[in-house]
Amino acid sequence: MSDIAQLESTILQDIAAASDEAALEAVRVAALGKSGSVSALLKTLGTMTPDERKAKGPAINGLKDAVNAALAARRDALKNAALDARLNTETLDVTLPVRESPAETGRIHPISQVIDELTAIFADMGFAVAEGPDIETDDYNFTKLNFPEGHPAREMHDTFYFNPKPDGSRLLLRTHTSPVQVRTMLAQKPPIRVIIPGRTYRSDSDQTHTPMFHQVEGLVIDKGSHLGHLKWILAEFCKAFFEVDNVKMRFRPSFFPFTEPSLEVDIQCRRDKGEIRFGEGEDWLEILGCGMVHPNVLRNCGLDPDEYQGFAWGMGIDRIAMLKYGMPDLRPFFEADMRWISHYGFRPLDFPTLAGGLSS
Ligand code: 2NL
Repeated sequence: MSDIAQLESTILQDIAAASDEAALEAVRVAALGKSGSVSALLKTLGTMTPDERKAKGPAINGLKDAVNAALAARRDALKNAALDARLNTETLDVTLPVRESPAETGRIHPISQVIDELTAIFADMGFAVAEGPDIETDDYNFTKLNFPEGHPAREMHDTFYFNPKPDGSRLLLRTHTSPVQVRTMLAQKPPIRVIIPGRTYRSDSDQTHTPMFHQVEGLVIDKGSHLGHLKWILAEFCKAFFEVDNVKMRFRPSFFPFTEPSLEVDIQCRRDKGEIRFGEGEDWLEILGCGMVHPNVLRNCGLDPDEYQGFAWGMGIDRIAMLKYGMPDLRPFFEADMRWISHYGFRPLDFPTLAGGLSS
């Protein structure tokens, strides 16, 4: 075999053996680089006589072309192999469900959802939202609200008390959100229109009672506020909240220490195989208590009952959430079970609005 044929065979073997593009580039430099073996042969052409060049030129140029062609072919082969390897490792299963964006994976608890719904409905009627502490004084939770010392309601509520302070007074976990109304009346002048959603506590625990639960109360104080206004507000609320065009309501006389007169409110419903539908049927369901604010409460909160009057109502948020969304048991509300919250929870970006729909 001639020297040229020998060199070609060696280079082509090296090209075939190059296992990646870096190794192939090293073979190219060794052959066709500045001081490569093929370049050295090409340089000898310049020093040859015309006859020598005629005799050896085609073989040397043929070597260069053969090496270039083999390099190009090997480069393509390596590129294809690298792509095949990537395609084999980076597999994509197009049958998998689309993953939710991080902003969509959380769920809004039904209590938070219902508080957002209530807030949207009452904000539309001009109500502000007021908040206050969960730990209250006996004075704000009972005394100012016309529950005198020793009043049976103080025991009836089964209050969680803290240990007495040196002066004998005891802090407690509020048993209703009413102390926030007291704080509102003491802090701002009428007209007052507020709702107070929040946590409340009573020592009570069974299928339908948890020691911590949620209430929303409403308070309106002005010079001429009367039960007619209250009935309209409650009817508007019930229609908007239960998302029905009409709902019959029934007002029954009742008793609360902080209102006089006091009423309990039932709404029309139909019970159908364990399901409840509102705004139709012949059945009644109690949903809230209300009344005209007792003159003693107004006085205790710095308002003159001869100048101002108002009404208030209170209802259980947990209960109306269960009714609206068909949840049979209260206890899982507060057990932080991911399966329950994924089933009953609400999508975070579907914020309830009156225009956009409360729960759709
Ligand atoms: C119920 C009944 C009610 C109120 C709450 C209230 C607050 C003040 C003055 C007068 Cl500061 N009243 N709140 C009035 C009537 C009923 O709640 O059954 N709640 C679950």
